[in-house]
Amino acid sequence: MLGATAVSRVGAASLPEAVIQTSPDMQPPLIPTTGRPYNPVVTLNGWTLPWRMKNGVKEFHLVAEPVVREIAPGMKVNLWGYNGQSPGPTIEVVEGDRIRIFVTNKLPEETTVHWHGVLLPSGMDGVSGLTQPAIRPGKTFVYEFVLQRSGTFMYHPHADEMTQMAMGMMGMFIVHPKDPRQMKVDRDFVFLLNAYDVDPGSATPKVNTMLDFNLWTWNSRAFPGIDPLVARTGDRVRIRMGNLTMTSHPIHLHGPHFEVTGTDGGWIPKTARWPEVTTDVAVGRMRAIEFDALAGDWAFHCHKAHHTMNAMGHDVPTMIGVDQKDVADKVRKLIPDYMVMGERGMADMGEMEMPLPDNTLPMMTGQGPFGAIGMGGMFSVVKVRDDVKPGDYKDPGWYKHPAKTLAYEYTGGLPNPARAAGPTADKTTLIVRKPMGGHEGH
Ligand SMILES: [Cu+2]
Repeated sequence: MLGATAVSRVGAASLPEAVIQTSPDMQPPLIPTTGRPYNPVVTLNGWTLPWRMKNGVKEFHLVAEPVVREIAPGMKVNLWGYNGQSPGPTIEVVEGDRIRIFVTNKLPEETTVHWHGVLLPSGMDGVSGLTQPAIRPGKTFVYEFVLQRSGTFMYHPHADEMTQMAMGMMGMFIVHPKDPRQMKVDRDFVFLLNAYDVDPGSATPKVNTMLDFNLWTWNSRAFPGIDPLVARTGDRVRIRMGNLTMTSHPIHLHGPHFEVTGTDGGWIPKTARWPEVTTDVAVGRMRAIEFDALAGDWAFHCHKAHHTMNAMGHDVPTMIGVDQKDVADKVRKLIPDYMVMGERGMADMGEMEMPLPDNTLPMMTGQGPFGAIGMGGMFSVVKVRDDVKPGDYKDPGWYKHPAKTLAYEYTGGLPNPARAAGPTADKTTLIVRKPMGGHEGH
């Protein structure tokens, strides 16, 4: 006990370098050159925090600070984060490692870091007031513990959480198995589900929003700013996700079936897994999924349709089937640029060249090989090709479909379908059938 304390004090005598990264591009996996060997993850639009070894202890330096994050080309937002970015860098460690994390607070208010899901002594849990005094602006605290169980975890503040998470303070914390052959995959992706409420034309999130966020992001990026997940045909692929938004996200993968292999508490035994195409990642949870990659461009997205949209108002009436021509002609006499919206659905929004306020993303955006993709927000593409080299994560462009494997247009005759006889409604008559026999028995 005495020995461990002495080591801590020596370690705290000098700070490890605080590495800063400001590019929103995916950085290559950080291959460990010191400490135990492991198979590194890649962070979508992110990076892994380097460390130094000091007397057998892995030392990291996190700096909590205001940052500017590009959400997608055309929109930058003022956030709070760590080491130049929101989310903060991924921290990768190995079961059995003793780690020491220095946290310097360069925010205008106090903070702490909670290591979400990590088994550790209560006093290292980072809850302001409960397990430690808050870290005042300008101060540095040290967290030190030994990793006991491998899995997918997160970190975030436990001081003024509502503000600090609404501003983007969070990161992923990966504990690799001690034996690098355990749970080994060919590609291991990781990202956070997060959300912001940024009024069109502004650049700082509204921190009091409870549920009605308008920017649904992965690692503080919205499609088409989210990296594709690139793999080689037949690769075993893992995707790890953590949810620090205020709602759940049913994450859906097209193409191959996957299994959920990791939860908040570590790995699921093989015999307890089942095939899925969608897994709901609830608030405060982590999930790891695994699949064998099949060639193609596979959409990968949250299945709450509003979460694959960017900035939009939700107080808009449904206009499908409403003929707005007369009223539009009248309004145009007063407002020459007035546009009719939503009469045939909202897909036109994907192609509409509508002037937007500065620093605002279009509601649906992104061009595919066949036209507008019609999604923004929590959407990316799993791109699997036969000729991707190990360690290559570069976007390979769009998939070239083999002959006879692509949907095509039918150009023959189109006779009217025979319809069964029954009541019909025209534009002016609403037929209402009232229930018979009253409500006895209810
Ligand atoms: Cu969602």
